[in-house]
Amino acid sequence: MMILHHGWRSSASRRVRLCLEEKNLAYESHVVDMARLEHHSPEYLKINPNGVIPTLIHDGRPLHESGTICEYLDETYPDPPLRPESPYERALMRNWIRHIDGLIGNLIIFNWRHHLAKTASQWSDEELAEKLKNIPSKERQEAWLRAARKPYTEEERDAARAKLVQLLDRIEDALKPSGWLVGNAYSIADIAAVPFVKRIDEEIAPDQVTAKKHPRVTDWWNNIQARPAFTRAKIGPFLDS
Ligand SMILES: N[C@@H](CCC(=O)N[C@@H](CS)C(=O)NCC(=O)O)C(=O)O
Repeated sequence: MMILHHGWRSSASRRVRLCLEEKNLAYESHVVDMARLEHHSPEYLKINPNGVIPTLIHDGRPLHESGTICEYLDETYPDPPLRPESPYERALMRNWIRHIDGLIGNLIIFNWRHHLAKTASQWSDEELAEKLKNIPSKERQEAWLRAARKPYTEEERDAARAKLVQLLDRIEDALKPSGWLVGNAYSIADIAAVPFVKRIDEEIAPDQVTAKKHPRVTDWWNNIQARPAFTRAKIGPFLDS
């Protein structure tokens, strides 16, 4: 039995759900309430030392890092395959995951503002200091501090948006040969990009996911949204309507 500790709107969790659904794997869903900082609790830190979601528990053993989890699932349940055959293309796939992971800070700028800043801004200085103490990484401590006290500026959001549009440019170029990021088929590289493109298309720079600006990305995105696994993975809107 598999248990997935995740969040419906979390990009990294979405990757793992996409992978599980492509493979038709059943799992028990444990939603982590980030507004209540459940992911920084001592119990959760035992299964994910980075204090982030998702975490997959398989046969009683925890695994963190969404890209690693997707590769693990593909190795454990190879059918249908979500990795290219050749070692070179697998290496390219991992580089995509790494590159996209490196852009997460640009999504966070939009996440905190919309999602958790309201809660965080109500904490007293003492409460805030207490909460920051439980966060394992400096980078995430800073993100929570920003959410609570120093909202991101227009300039910072513009810079983050520009970085995410550069990601679309890079994807556009990579899609030229086959319509997929690596090799000839949908793979974990595409899955890694999906939650980012979802956010860009929905709210961050919707004018960029268009036939005029990024035609190959737009086709790729339409093809992915038409996959039954995409619907089952429940990649819904990030923002409250
Ligand atoms: N590289 C990690 C990133 C995980 C991550 O940043 N998760 C976010 C949600 S998408 C999170 O837990 N944020 C909570 C926080 O930073 O406090 C992965 O891919 O699993």
